[in-house]
Amino acid sequence: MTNLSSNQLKQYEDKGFVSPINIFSKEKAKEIRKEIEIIENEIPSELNKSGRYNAHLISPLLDEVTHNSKILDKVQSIIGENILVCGTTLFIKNPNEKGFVSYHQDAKYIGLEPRNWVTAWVAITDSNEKNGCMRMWSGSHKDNLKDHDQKFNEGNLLTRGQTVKNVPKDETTPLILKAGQMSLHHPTVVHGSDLNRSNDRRIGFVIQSYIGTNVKQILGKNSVQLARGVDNFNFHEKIGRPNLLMDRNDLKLKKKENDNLQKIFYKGSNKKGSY
Ligand SMILES: O=C(O)CCC(=O)C(=O)O
Repeated sequence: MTNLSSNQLKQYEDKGFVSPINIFSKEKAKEIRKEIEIIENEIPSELNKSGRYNAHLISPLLDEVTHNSKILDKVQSIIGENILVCGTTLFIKNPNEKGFVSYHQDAKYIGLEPRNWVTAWVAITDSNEKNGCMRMWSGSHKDNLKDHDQKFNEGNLLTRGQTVKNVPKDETTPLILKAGQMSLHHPTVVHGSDLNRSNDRRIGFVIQSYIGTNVKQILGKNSVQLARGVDNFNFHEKIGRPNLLMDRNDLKLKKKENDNLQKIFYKGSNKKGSY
């Protein structure tokens, strides 16, 4: 087992993230990109908008990443040995599109309590300042949850445009990753990302999130997969893993899960435009 080192754990505790961590080769990353692009070519709308959630349910290679033992070893250092996968998101920014992610805290809208969970951002392509890598407001995870406005700006990849005000953007840390590396981030660290100004796609596959078996979904229903250990709590329905690419039943399951997720994301939205 290769846990996080004590330095890496200290970085996570002090800053709210740890990065970069090597997971797989750039050749493997290329294979995964190819599988994502096969799905996009075969069913053009499948990974768009709300379809970008839970692609690991229809892609054996993304499933393999989600259950990768190197990733799970690191995650175990943070949330303990009993680990569930409660969802994944593909954050794809194409060149010449206006995609960005407003600064937000995941714990504000994701409904997972207690906060014994962590998010893994896995680089399928290189991710850097030119193509709009994630940026972290270091140490912001130590404060309470902040007010978020809902800004439905064109290009915002977040469903409700959740936005924290007064983020010191010049002081944020860019998480520069090579394809095959990952970062881990805390539920309350403020983070976001800018436009892709390169000539190629920026693809991040995000396990959002790995949760301890003691974590409940307080805004709705999440199905989960057992990734490691035992689940003595049984708070969530368990779902299977794909054997084939784009299997018909798996496509249906993904749609059902994503419909439930939309309900979670829109719950808690109030009329004042902040939540
Ligand atoms: O991929 C991005 O730019 C942002 C991803 C994000 O917000 C997250 O993983 O929580």
